[in-house]
Amino acid sequence: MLLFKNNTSSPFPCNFLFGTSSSSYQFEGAYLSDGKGLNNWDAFTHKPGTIMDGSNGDIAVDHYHRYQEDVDLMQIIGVNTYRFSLSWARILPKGKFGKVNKAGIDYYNRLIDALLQRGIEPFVTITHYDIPQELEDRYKGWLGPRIQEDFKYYADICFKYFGDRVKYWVTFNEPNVAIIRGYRSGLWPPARCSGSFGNCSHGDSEREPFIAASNLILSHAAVVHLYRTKYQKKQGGRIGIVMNAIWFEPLSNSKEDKLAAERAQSFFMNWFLDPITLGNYPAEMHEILGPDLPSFSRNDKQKLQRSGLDFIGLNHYTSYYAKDCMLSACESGKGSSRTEGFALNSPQINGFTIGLPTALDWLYVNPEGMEKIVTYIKNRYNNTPMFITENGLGTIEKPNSKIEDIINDVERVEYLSSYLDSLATAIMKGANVRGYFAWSLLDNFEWTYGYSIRFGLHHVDYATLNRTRRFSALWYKHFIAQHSNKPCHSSSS
Ligand code: GBH
Repeated sequence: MLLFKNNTSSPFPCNFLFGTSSSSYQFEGAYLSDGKGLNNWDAFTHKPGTIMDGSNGDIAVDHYHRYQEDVDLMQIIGVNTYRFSLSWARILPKGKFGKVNKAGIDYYNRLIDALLQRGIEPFVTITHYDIPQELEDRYKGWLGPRIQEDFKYYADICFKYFGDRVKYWVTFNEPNVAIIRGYRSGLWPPARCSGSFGNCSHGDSEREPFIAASNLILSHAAVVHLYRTKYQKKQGGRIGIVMNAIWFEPLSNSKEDKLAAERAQSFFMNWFLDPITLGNYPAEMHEILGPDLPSFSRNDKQKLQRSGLDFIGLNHYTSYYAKDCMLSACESGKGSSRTEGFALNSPQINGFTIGLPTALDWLYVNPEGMEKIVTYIKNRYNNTPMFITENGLGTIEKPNSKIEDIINDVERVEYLSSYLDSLATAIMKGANVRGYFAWSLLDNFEWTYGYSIRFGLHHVDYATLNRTRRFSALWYKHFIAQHSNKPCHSSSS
């Protein structure tokens, strides 16, 4: 915490957004309250064996009822923005097949107004993994082209009701992760997979991820176009997408491993960002997948290029090594197959480890990855404005922990401060980053891990739902106070 001692020269530009992030399914609870419909995550978590601790988001942290208290906690930290997502099934319980749920609209209006009253900018994700179950049942969700129309209908309602006050819109949170987990490994809804990827057989891991992704990419483009033509002039907001962004570090200096790291990125993140910004999938994907990669019609390409995006959101937590599996044979593992670009990627390969291990098997601490991923995106996408829309550390609470141990999260403070330090370096070298969001304000429902993994700046006692401030919340408060005082119209830089 001795970082940036000299606070007169904070590297963060004026109007920089400092916030925390959340999502509807992980925070709200109230899964049947006031007319909400069931979504894919409600259906999935209610099936036995899907979530490690057998839990679900029925109650979660009850943000639906406690949002005022939570907004107070934000105000104490001093954030100037809050990223949250809208529950599609709370607004449209049956998608386009049913009516708008007025109580859902009212809830988000109350939340948005509570934020604005305290000077906190709402940063809104339209879809953070959860879609009405009705759409799964009717036409298999993202596998059906019809979802493009449904998503556009839903987004139109969001812009219409909330766009007078919401100036930052995100179409999707981490579509790369949602598609990989839902249609390749089958670990998340709709839990489809086949072959060596998981233990289900009712999907097609070789083809379905690419079909679902194409429908999602076209849905994004349709909604950006809608916003640009019908709302942006009047409402004056900006619209983008959020990707899960892993930094892939070549395992060796060989040309093969460097190309493998590039392919790993193309098959993970550029898979979505290239078509959205440039109108086409990365060349490596075309070469390797051939006809299994759905092609965009000329009309689609035009739509993609004309829509684009105003900013790229990155959820960055970790880095992996990448090793070539195209020219030299590889042990099997994530990335080693054709549909993943023959680029084995993992925090540990051949005894080399990318950083400090944590309670999560997928999260290793490698702060330099922040500067590297931001710089990579800057160079590939023409320095489009970026936001770090998530960054944080998950921990496990030992049974019978004392309150001192629960709140004294030194590990999390070290993680956050080292990643922010690395982000500052990228900014000083010219990256156009406009904001940073810590994941998360509170402990919450961590998907497959249930409540066993905690990411909060505040602890949640799941017996009482009481929130308790951790050391990291206090640290973040001081950090923000030190770095957000730069006036915008001074000519000195
Ligand atoms: C984010 O990604 C989510 O947006 C958020 O909801 C969540 O709570 C937060 O991070 C903390 O986990 O095996 O190819 O999928 C969560 C999902 C799971 C993304 C592990 C990266 C590893 C790469 N993460 N995943 S892959």
